[in-house]
Amino acid sequence: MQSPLRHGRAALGTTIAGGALAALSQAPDRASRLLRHRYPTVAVTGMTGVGKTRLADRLSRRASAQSSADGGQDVGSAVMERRTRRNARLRGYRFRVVPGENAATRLGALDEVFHDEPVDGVLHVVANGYATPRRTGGTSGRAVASREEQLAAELEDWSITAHRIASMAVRRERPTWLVVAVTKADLFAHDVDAAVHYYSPGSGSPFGDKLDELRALAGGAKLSIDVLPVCAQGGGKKSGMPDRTATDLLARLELRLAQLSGHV
Ligand SMILES: Nc1nc2c(ncn2[C@@H]2O[C@H](COP(=O)(O)OP(=O)(O)OP(=O)(O)O)[C@@H](O)[C@H]2O)c(=O)[nH]1
Ligand SMILES: [Mg+2]
Repeated sequence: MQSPLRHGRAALGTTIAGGALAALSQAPDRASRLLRHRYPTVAVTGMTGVGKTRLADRLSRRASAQSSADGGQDVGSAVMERRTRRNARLRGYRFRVVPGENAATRLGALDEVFHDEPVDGVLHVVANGYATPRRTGGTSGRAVASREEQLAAELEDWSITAHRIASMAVRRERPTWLVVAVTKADLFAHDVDAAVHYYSPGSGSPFGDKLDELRALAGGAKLSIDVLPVCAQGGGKKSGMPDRTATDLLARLELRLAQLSGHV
């Protein structure tokens, strides 16, 4: 009766080896869970020229390389930008800024943040029709677009992103959060409430309708939606928004991100 014993030992050996391997392969998993907990990933999305790079730079306390005063040099981002925000308590965010539609790498970046390495939350940036018009690759000269055209382009861009968010949200157990950041508030300082209303669920606006659709697709409990005005640049004497107001708006957005990430 040798063979059953040998068979048994072999089986035991396999089990132990299997267990050790499983433990080994779980270790990086645990590390990545801890990292995700302390440094959740955040996709920063939105059409070209709305101010994603500028806002991500502000949120990660990074000095912006670009200046609006450099006239004509203001071209969009060509690749996905990665920014990390750290605070003193070893918590923060890993921002993934998806370039706008004028970048050839956009589709790959969308795949990465919504499919390959799905993010914990989404910061979708809109600018109430004040996106900086940008030339399509290969052409020169200043691009022009009316506010209505920019709002329509923004809506089209949002449809694409919303579908990506919905399919990511339904694929997983834990809830996903979405913050719609209505930026460049300094350019419509007296109309901020109306702009926030336009971008809110249940408002009956074209954008609001799309948000309602997204919530229905993803399931209400699986997706939280906030709409917050912000100003990533401006202030100063010429600006329609006092420095203090701009700082307050940014602080409110930061507080909400911290709450959604369980940092506070
Ligand atoms: N007035 C004002 N201008 C802003 C604000 N935020 C960004 N801008 C300007 O808007 C323009 C576009 O900002 P970016 O951050 O480069 O836009 P983006 O969304 O990263 O664009 P892509 O990289 O092409 O996708 C720049 O000229 C910024 O200086 C803001 O809060 N107020
Ligand atoms: Mg950019």
